[in-house]
Amino acid sequence: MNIGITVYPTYGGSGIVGSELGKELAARGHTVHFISSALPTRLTELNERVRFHEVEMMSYPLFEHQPYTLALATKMSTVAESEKLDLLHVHYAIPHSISAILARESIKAHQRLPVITTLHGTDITLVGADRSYLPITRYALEQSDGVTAISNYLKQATIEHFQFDRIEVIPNFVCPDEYKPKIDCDLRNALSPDGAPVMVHVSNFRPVKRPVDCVEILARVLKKTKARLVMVGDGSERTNAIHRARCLGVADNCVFVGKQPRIVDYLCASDILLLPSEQESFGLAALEAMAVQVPVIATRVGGLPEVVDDGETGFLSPVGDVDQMADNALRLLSDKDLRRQMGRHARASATSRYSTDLIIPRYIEFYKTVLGH
Ligand code: GMT
Repeated sequence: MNIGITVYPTYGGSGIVGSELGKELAARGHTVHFISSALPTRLTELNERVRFHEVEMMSYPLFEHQPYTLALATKMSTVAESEKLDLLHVHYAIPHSISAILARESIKAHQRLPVITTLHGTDITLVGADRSYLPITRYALEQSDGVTAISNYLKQATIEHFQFDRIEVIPNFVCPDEYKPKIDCDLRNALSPDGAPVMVHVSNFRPVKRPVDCVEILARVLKKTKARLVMVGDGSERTNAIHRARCLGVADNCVFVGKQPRIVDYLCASDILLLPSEQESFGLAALEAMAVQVPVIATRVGGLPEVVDDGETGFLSPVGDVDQMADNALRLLSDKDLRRQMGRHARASATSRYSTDLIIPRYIEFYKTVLGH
């Protein structure tokens, strides 16, 4: 198949999932055309089967705001015609689905171009449910030729917000060969020179990820044992987290390493993952940590209970309950056997339910169903 994929290139899990999906489809013989405002960050290698088409923005004094939705729609339709795309698969409903629907309609006299929308989370729970965006998001869902969501939770949330249930659940995935435990003593020593156990947090540091809670957890853990907190990523809450670490007197026990190209290395160099999110429709970071045998301390929200088995592959707590999350972290940090056992269960759970070999064929089947093959 010739597949057009659109993602947000720089921000968050939906871009990662869309990019990794494209690479996996190409590895299975399909040709994938990424149509986006910039090269997606996870798309490090382009080739005959993985191509990139940049959305060009026209600068015109009359436009106070650049009409990205229209520029994207234009690019989608021209690429669809020139590359004979079989379908467009967009990640995140607003505005990508609307652009794709416009592109489909603009060429429908001479080319069929089904639109598949994958919902990732805040496109439904925040953006879509904001009253001002509700009608256009409902239109995007109803007009898409196929809709997928990344968890049962997100499917239910979409039904509740939009009374729309024509949704296939296809979860996030992880490649077990790429995400496997490995010992990198150099990185671990660099992150924790005194050998203290490492807690890692990976996110885009938006308020919804509550990275400040990680610092609160660290401060509580340090009252009982040595520990190091490694904060991977960047975003608006980074400054608040650094400030809180200083206020709590734990700044010397944590390190903010910013955005990193190889998240897997940081996960492998860590003992537990902290994911104290306010909302998480799946929790890709949890899945990636589990795949490398790192147990997860997370919140019981959204799709996380579908991913993390409380007491088996990690521990779940109410949002903001930093005392309980610190207690759970301490249990794991002070008991190597428990940590290893949970880590082994975590990898088994991640690879038996969410490996690329299981999930990518489900997308391909879904494409075929929508195309009527
Ligand atoms: O909904 C979002 O916040 C956007 C999205 C993103 O692009 O960062 O994140 C979501 O998509 C990921 C990949 O499918 C999921 O693993 C995340 O759980 C989800 N984030 C939230 O729901 C907050």
